[in-house]
Amino acid sequence: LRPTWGLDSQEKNKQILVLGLDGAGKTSVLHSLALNRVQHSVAPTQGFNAVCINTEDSQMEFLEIGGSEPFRAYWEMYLSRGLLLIFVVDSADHNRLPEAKKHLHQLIGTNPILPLVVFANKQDLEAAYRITDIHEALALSEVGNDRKMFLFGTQVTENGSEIPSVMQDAKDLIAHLAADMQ
Ligand code: G3D
Ligand code: MG
Repeated sequence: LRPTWGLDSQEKNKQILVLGLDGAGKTSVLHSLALNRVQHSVAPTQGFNAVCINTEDSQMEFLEIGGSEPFRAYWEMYLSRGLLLIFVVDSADHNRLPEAKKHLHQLIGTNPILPLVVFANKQDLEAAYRITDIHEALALSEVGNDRKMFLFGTQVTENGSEIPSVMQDAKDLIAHLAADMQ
């Protein structure tokens, strides 16, 4: 289970961590941000998924860590050295929002200044909570006054189509936050 390559690359570059419960859409969001095209994930992530995204003036290294139980032990280890945290939730999975909230607060509790970007994903689904409800369900008002926190409603729908402008905005913001933190 020891992800040695992950540790090696981390010593050189600080990573943007992409976390959240399994099935939230982490891989789909990450691949769509990388391609600027909607790209559904084809299979659940086994362990780790590293993605490099080049923008006009920077290179960003993202690391998704599988959300299933055995991998959650790694979350905190990587968190102490992360650049920023992207937390993805399935906005329509009402039953698991309390679990997502619990993990999010555990994660950010270990690092009081790590900027947080929350993706309230699957906004295309009829049952999806809108961002005000997600804000409430994840108790985002409690994430701390010293922390930068942003919340985006996202969706990864039609494969191959252009990413929604909100995802482009999120990508630009992430690039700025990452540059500020380096
Ligand atoms: P994960 O990396 O967080 O585990 P994935 O999540 O990216 O693997 O996505 C899990 C499932 O949710 C995938 O479906 C994926 O296509 C779907 N999904 C991701 N984002 C969205 C979204 O915004 N809207 C909808 N409707 N579905 C989404 P499968 O069928 O492969 O399990
Ligand atoms: Mg995944």
